[in-house]
Amino acid sequence: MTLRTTPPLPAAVPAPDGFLWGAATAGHQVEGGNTNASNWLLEHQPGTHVEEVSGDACDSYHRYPEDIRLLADAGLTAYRFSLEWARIEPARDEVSRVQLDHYRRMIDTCRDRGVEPVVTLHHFTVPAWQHHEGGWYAPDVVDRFRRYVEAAATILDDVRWVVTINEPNMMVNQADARIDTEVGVSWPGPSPHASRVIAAAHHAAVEVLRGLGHVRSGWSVANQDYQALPGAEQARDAWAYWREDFFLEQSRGDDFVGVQAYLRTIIGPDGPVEHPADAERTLIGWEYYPAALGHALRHTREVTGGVPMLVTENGIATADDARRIAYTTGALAGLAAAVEDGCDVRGYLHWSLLDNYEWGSYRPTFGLVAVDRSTFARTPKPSLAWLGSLARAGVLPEPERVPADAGAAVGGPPARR
Ligand code: GCO
Repeated sequence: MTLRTTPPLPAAVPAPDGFLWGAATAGHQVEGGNTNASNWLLEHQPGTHVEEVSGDACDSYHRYPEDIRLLADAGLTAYRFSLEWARIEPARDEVSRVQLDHYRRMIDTCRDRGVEPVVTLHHFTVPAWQHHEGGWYAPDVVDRFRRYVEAAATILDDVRWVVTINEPNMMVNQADARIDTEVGVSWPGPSPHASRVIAAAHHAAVEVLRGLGHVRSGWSVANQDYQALPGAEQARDAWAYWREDFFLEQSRGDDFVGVQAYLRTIIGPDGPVEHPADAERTLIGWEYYPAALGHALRHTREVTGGVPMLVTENGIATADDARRIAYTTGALAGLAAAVEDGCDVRGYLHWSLLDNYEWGSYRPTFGLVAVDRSTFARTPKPSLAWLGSLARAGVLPEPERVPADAGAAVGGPPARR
């Protein structure tokens, strides 16, 4: 009897030359013991809304060699991970050589395994001291961030892909949410002020990285695939501007833009509308909607004017790995169609390599690899070998074009996008 461990490949077309195939993680979500970071403070503050603390996370701070080996052995060629500012600059103006060396060893481990490191400099957390000074509202935060990037740049000499800031558009909501907790009002809309500050920090980081000569730099934007109900196109565009498009516009002069798409958001005349009650939901409550990736790539190309794109995140929180493969097949089929229609897509980094800390809970499992919460033992899921086999074969699923059709989703006529 033959045991088939890897699900079969879908009907396929060649991937673009040099296409990066990988998976992503973020420091606070996998390292463990990130005690000097803002999110650690938020997890431990009295009355916190956080369901469970990050604690030891996946202990990737120590187990990264195993993580990178698993990824490489499966056939993947790129690993996106993030540096923790809180470790590199534990106190204002104090740079830790030891922590820089730690991250340098991660880069070296990638290289030893033939894996392209994609390094994120900022993934949601700031050091505790910066948090106390106001986080992204501190008057000198752009300068502080630039100095941190200068310190990080000392270990990036041979790194080719650097994401300066992850999902600045989500972080603006987070930054406001912090103030929200302080003043006790409900979740506010995005803040143009904080958005401009974060954009300035990004541009400062790009300037530092340009000085290195060989680094391609960009930031990664959370794409929401905003779809308008018929007649709500203007409302959709107004809703999307400070939540997404402003951030894509900032990428216009960059080497690439990171596209992070999971779902769609349907907008009516008064803002987001509920998905139909019978829509399939993932473990995080999002609608199962693989076509979001192809739509996000097309929208990003339109707003940036054709800046090269790297899919820095896409994936699904599910306990059913067959569903993960189905979702990823659909997402990659949308990517393949976007490429066929002229989108310049340089790679696909799945979120996530590991089942990890989803900013408050370990319940939503996004990983290609399961992690035992008490032993930290890693168990690759079939989806890891499956994605690796696409990478080895250098193929994408057959292109599929799914029109952005908000009307049908909520029982009305199709909407134009
Ligand atoms: C984000 C982050 C990731 C998440 C992922 C799933 O989008 O919040 O970049 O850290 O874990 O997107 O929610």
